[in-house]
Amino acid sequence: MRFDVVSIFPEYLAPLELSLIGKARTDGLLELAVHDLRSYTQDRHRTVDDTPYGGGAGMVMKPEPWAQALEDIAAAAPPAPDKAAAPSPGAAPARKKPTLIVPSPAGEVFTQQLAYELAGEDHLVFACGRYEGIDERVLEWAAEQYTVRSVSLGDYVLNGGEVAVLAMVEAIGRLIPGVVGNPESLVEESHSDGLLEYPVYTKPSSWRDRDVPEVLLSGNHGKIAKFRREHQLRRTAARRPDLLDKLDVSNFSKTERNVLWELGYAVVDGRAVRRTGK
Ligand code: 6GU
Repeated sequence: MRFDVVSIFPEYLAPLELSLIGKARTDGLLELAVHDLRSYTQDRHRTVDDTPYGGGAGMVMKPEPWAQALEDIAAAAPPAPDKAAAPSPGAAPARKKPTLIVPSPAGEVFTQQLAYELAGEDHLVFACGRYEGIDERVLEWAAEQYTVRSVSLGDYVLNGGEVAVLAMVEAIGRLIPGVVGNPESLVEESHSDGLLEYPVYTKPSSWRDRDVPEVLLSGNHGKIAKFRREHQLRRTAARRPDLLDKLDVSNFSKTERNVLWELGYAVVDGRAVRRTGK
């Protein structure tokens, strides 16, 4: 898998040389290049922004350097064959477009589901905007060479796309086979099954008058699994009821349904619905 990141602050992406993602790069599991947008400018001042048409505060990123950068990056990476498209016999194999991700608080929300989807791509290009954003025509024009997606981390505003790219590359990169040493860690983490992760404990079993829940010391794997499941549900109901509302609970066991009931939910048509008065 290949990642390209374009930014006017390439140094901002330096942490991608560290830890799991850095190791995956040196191990050849993923390729990642950071490009300075200013190196695609033509003028002496290396200008990347200008005032907005229609007036208003701030500056807008000019289209020309972005077009040059996105063109060069698409040309440099040989497009991967599209496994989904079946070319007619004798025809050149169909080519899959790389995906262009434009971090923006006005984008679709980045979720674990989207991370999984993007981890299945061969080539992701991230365009980090600063100021008030990138001239809208760039995103329209880029759609010829790229599948373009505006993506937001959540409902708050950052100064630019760089921090969002750090988060997205980490979330996507760790899903590439081999990047996370023990693939089991990906199975029981928060959001992998639409619920939050259960609480975890380590030694010592008693610390400052606080004991690790007895069941975790019992060695009874059935009871431990039940305890963890119950706490996943409790935690999700308390902290993220919006996740419970979206969950398909049609395959929930009697025990799981009982926990939901205790938490104030009934199961109706495969959904957890809040009981009135609770
Ligand atoms: Cl992806 N970009 C910016 N600039 N602000 C954000 C964001 C992204 N996600 C949340 N806030």
